[in-house]
Amino acid sequence: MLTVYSEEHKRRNAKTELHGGELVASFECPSRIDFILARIEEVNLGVVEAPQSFGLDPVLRVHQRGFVDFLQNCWRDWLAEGYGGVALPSAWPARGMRQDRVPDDIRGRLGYFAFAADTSIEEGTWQAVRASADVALSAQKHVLKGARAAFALCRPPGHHAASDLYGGYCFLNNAAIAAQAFRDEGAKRVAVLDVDFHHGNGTQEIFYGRDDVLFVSLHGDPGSAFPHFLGHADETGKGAGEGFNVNLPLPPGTSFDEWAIALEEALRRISDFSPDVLVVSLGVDTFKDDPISLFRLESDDFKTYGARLALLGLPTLFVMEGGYAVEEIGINTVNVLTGFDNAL
Ligand code: Q9C
Ligand code: ZN
Repeated sequence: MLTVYSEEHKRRNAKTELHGGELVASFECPSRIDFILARIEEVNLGVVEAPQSFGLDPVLRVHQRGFVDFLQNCWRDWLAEGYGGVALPSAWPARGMRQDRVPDDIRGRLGYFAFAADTSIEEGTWQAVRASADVALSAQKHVLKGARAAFALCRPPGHHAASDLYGGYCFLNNAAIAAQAFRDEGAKRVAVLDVDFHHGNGTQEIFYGRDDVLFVSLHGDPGSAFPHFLGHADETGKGAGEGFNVNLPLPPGTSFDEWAIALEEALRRISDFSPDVLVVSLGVDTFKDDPISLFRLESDDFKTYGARLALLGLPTLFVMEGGYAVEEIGINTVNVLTGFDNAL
């Protein structure tokens, strides 16, 4: 399987993250990618190539212009205030407050466009974010042109980013951008399967009113897991999108046996939809030793479900999302991909 990867990801090196009431080293760190690339080479997964540049047009198909402008200019605007630290939100347009005015003040804009306080914006963040979307689009082109599968080694991740919201380490929704590109380039129906531990609230929001993109997610129940405010089973889509959003929340401590039962339900829903192409939001934070997640998958389980995904028989784009057990992230991620390849 071919991998697309950009060195630009290194420009995203968050100094800190608010976690458990402390500012700690960010879990979403550059070395995650080093371990994945090393494992790709170790098992000879296939060619690794740099992305092409697609500009912002495909990004603006799923994200609002004002939001993209904010991301692009945020660090400059923050520096202009003379602050020493990283750009973080600290006030939000919460219940009863105005959401119809986007503030000019950068502190107001941060709160307006962020849904969580875990994700800093710093020097280089935008450059890495833009490259990550190009990685997804470049891999998408390979599948569009007939490859059975391709791997977009995206960083930063994307599935928490909504049309005009960032957070959960995500800024632009790489999987959604790629799914929309498939639609714009001829696919009639696209399925997105999100296997990251966390609910893909951004992807859900982007496609919630649509019947041409099916979103199916297995994740930690929002009653006990980030993003806390979306991802329940009764979120099934709205309007034309009714029935085209499938959430399969699972409790803390879920083992592979239980997870695999939910996966069968997810795959049934995808098969019934008969999509032209599958986008997999591939987070491996379902691993038992993940430092911020609550499931119990073992490294071999990733190979097992990778092989199962291949049996859908669909052209498949894998898009990297989460995974924070850094030492094992290469083995777990590449196990999915080799499991898939070996089943063909
Ligand atoms: N410091 C992905 O897996 N963190 N994002 C909550 C803890 C949110 C995870 C606060 C975790 C987001 C792509
Ligand atoms: Zn995650």
